Amino acid sequence: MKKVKSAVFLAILFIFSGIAMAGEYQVAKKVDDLDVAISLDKNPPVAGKNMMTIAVKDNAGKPVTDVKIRVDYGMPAMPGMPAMNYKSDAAGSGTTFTAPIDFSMSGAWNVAVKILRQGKTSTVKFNVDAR
Ligand SMILES: [Cu+2]
Repeated sequence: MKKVKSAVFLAILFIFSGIAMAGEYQVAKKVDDLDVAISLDKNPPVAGKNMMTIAVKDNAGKPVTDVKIRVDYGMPAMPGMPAMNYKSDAAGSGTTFTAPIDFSMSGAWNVAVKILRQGKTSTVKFNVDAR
């Protein structure tokens, strides 16, 4: 009886960890006076097309909508490959912005989400390992 119970428990554990892995790749950061939530639709992010979604809130949790967002992403030079740098302007208005991100190869990418608001730029930086 104990063996059956632990087998069921393990099966449930596998199901839940599978769901967790299939979720979005998420980054949440505070920068200046903004709360920025970023997600990529692929987890892990992949070489090729990924869709980034960006939401910006103020300290009070209120959506900040008067922003322009640009995503810079790149990979430093490596043996046999010059440095690569790309830009993607986020589309949308209101509470959610989306930007297509095309990682041209697998490996470590530097990502900078630049949020322009009232003449000031706030930048969220993070790294992504594209598979
Ligand atoms: Cu490379």
